[in-house]
Amino acid sequence: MNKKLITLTALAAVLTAACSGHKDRNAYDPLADSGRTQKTENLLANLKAQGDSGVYMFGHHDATVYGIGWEADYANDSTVGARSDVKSVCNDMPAVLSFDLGRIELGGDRNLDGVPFSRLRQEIINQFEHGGLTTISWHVDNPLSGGTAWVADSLKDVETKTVEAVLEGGSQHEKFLGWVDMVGDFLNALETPYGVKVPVVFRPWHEHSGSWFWWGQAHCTAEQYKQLWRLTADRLKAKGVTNVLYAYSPGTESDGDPEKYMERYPGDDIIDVLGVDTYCGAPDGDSVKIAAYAQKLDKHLAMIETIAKAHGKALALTETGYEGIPQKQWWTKTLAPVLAKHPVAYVVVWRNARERPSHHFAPYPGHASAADFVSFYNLKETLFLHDVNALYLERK
Ligand code: BMA
Repeated sequence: MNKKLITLTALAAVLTAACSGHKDRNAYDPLADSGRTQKTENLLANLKAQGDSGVYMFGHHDATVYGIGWEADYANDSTVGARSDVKSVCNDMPAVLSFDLGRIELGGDRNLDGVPFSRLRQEIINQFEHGGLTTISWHVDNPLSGGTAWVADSLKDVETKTVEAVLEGGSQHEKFLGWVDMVGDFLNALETPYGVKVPVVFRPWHEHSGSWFWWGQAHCTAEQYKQLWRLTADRLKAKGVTNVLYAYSPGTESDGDPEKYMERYPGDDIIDVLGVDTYCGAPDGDSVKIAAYAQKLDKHLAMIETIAKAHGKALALTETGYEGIPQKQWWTKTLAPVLAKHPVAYVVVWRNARERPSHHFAPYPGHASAADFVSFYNLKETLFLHDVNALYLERK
């Protein structure tokens, strides 16, 4: 190479670096040795430490997109992050938002609960910019039957073969990889205007210890379930996704037996957060059933706490709630006393369905449990959005 060419090549390299913005981006958003962004690793370290320090973040599914009696104006960007039933009750946003990507795999504009994916993206970035966290689930349709994530009795034979069909060598493998790629595109698009990737907790294949989803216990072997996870994580990695932590969230079918809880665990190299999904099943407000929920929750969190410590993972109550919240003081008398006993990083309650008002898990103005929720908000253990500001900073 002659001298002139070398000089030109060097100049081109300098100009490319200066104009592409890559230099700046790396300064804001470097990759850690793990291949994930440093902020994603910081988040994991902070989730673990937060649990240990006796505080936990409160989360609510679909909190900012609709609630009882209202729905955000998706066409108006100024309404992003502006309203939630929780905020209307305690004047603060949940520290954790939870959203679902169900139906993204079909290439449509809206998820299974009618919320535009473009809006979810804005909400997640906005939540990050305010210091909060988002966790994402995926009620993915059945690629083999064409049905929903939920098993239909009429399709039982097909449902039982779905996991096998999406794994390598299966009839739906290629189609399924395309579906995971669409999730990857969404995760990759979670980026601030400054090019910072927004770390999120991704929680696919949840409640697999039950059999109501096509990836559930009765529909695949333990090995197949683990392969499903590995396939998902590997594919997302190959897509360049660097901003996710993965949460494992069975139901309570293990009944507190650690071996059963871990029977389908995909591995320490994949999972970052250990959790459980469990609901207070006392529609009649029966105090005996409410007490049984508290006991069950306590038992499971105690079990998972031990496993999380042994495996170096964060602990979370990945889904819970009491539909309709018939117990006025459920927040401070049932939920908080159990959570106070375990190092949970966060708790997420399910959605306040605007299209089915009885299907709500957080209070709204005028709700019988609203006053108690304010007391819950005021507990020193609970963190809401105003309380979190260092989730993505390196721990010193
Ligand atoms: C379920 C219900 C459904 C909803 C789904 C995904 O628990 O709330 O109505 O479609 O979660 O959000």
